[in-house]
Amino acid sequence: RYRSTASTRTQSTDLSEFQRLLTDGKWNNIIAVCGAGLSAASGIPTFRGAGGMWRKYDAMSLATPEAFEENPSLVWQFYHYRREAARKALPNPAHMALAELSLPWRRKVVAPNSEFSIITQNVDGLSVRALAMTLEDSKGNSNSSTVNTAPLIEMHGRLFDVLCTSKSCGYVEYNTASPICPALAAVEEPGEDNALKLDLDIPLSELPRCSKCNALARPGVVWFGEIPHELGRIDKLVEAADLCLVVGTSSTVYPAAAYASEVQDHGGKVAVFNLERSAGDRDADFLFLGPCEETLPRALG
Ligand code: BV8
Ligand code: ZN
Repeated sequence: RYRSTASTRTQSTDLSEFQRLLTDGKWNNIIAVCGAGLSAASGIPTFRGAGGMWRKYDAMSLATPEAFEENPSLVWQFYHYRREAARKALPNPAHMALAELSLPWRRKVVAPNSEFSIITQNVDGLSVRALAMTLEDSKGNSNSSTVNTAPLIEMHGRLFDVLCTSKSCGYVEYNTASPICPALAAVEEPGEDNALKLDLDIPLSELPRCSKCNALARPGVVWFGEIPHELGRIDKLVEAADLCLVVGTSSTVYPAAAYASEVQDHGGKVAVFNLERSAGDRDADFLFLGPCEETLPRALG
């Protein structure tokens, strides 16, 4: 799809203009497409950035069914490390700003008469925790059991979901145990440069097993080459969106990386929140460079 470089579109970097457009009730369906940069301030290293956890191991080499097939011990050490990082992490102000927008009464003030959905590529569960914390805080507004908060779709799965690899069983368990199995307790903390030191050779029998049939279990995340969750639901949200917030993602992994341009193709607007330039941000209608834990709360304030 050719997009003219001298596009007629002007690009704004004015957060208060953006905020005004929100409160003017200009948008009907807002989606937020989020990536690892959303959780950076929570201490979870991004995939590719400076603290990129995958420096020592190429992203594509570990998060694949082939890698798990070939070396489940190495892949489980990697996910154990990610589980531990996620368990210790806390949602940051960017997660909270998105969670607040998920509450109908907050959205009435911040972005009147709009619907909102969060589509996250992250598997750390921090957006879910942020929503729970926000609901807890706002107990006064209504009893949280009846609040229909905005959809939150974890399209690449969840670190704390554990799946059975046996086709005849397919049991899925939400498991936050630390460590998930005794053998993984020996996984070293990453070195000072955050490079992963993964070299235990854990026998299959000591890796996480399905608690129903004892077959080998795997992390409940979507690997490269596997199909992301809820694509049909996401496509409908993207089609209906007239504003797409792109938060903390290099926009390099598909199909998530295509959503912003799909919104623009049907006349919607795109606002990118990123620490640095990222793929496709040249075409964004709004570009807010800086830490999203600062820019997003101001934009959605
Ligand atoms: C699929 C779970 C078929 C696992 C993940 C060639 C062309 C197009 C596509 C492909 C292709 N070759 C292969 C494909 C398909 C492939 C793909 O896109 N590959 C890429 C690499 C080319 N995609 C797939 O395989 C997907 N499946 O295509 O199935 C299909 C599809 C549809 C219909 C039918 C069939 C499955 C992809 C899912 C892979 N699993 N995660 C795990 O986490 O271990 S992806 C994983 O990496 C993350 O979930 C995330 O999505 C991605 C990393 O991206 P980011 O989140 O953007 O993180 P990154 O570090 O790259 O960037 C961080 C950003 O934050 C930076 O921009 C940085 O500046 C910014 N930042 C940092 N700090 C801050 C900040 N911003 C703001 N504030 C800060 N403080
Ligand atoms: Zn099983």
